[in-house]
Amino acid sequence: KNENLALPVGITLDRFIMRNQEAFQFASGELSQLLRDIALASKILNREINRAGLADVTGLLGSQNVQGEAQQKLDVIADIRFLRALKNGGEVCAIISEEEPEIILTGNNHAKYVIAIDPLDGSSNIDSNVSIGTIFSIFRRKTPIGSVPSLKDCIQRGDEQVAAGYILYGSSTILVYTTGKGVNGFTYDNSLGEYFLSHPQMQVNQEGTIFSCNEGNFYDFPECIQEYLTECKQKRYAGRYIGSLVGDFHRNLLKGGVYLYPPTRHNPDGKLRLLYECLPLAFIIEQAGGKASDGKQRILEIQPQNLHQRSPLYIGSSSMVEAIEECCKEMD
Ligand code: AHM
Ligand code: MG
Repeated sequence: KNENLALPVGITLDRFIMRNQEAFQFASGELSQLLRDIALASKILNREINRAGLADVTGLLGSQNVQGEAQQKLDVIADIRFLRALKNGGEVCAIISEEEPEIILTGNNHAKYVIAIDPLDGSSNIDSNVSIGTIFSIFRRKTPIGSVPSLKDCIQRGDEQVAAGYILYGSSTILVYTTGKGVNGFTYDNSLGEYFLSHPQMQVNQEGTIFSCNEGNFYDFPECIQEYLTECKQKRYAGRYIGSLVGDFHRNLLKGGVYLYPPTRHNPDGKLRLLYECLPLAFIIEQAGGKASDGKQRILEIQPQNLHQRSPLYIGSSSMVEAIEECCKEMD
């Protein structure tokens, strides 16, 4: 599936992107440049995150984002950093961000890509020094090049993604992405300011033994999910939950497991956003040999209706996601 077998571990992200461009002839190199713009913005944000405790940038800013949740200062900073890098980079005609209510038109009407971004996911964890992440998803625009982009460029099905990735600001910082030819991970070397290929051709185990969800909501989950979780416990699977999607997802990708955010009484469509969180991670997990479902259908086949819609998410090792779908079907 992955045609980069010849690439040695330890090459830089820039070189990797360049070699891929040569190998697959991304027509004009615009996608390569866009990926480099994202990597650069992530380095800047990584610096801000690392010194967050010192620079008085933690804590609440006092404003709320479009979903009515309190915005943290670093959320705002991350949003600004990524939007600026993406606008200046010139490779996207429109941006949608989890932090912004409407489409952002970049003015680059000749650019052929649009991007969806969650600039800083899991930000309620910042103050406690726990891992946080950036998630992104890239689509080819639908409207003609040169015209002003519209909503239909931004609400495409997940199976139309051209690329998707995340950056996990954890005990080390890692950038993981796919352009539909496998998944590769690059660890950041702070002292050199470079990402290096550390996790080539990532694959998730088909069977896993980790389940990750907010069990505090157990009695608000649908019965089928309660049943599945009970089975996990009967089998003595490990419960692991950071409450930071990128961190939970990344661990399960490496070790084999499933992440669940089911519907709850409070959030009947779950909590996670389809466009900024579910679609990009679904693309990545499928490229790594795993599955992503909303309980009824493949996440990548959902036709989004609006920018900030939510979806239940079950994602990870394929046999675990299948078992959840089976439970949901039986209980229907
Ligand atoms: P955010 O986008 O406001 O940061 O919320 C998303 C986060 C995910 O990172 C995490 O998996 C989930 O919310 C945790 O939710 P909960 O606190 O309900 O378990
Ligand atoms: Mg988020």
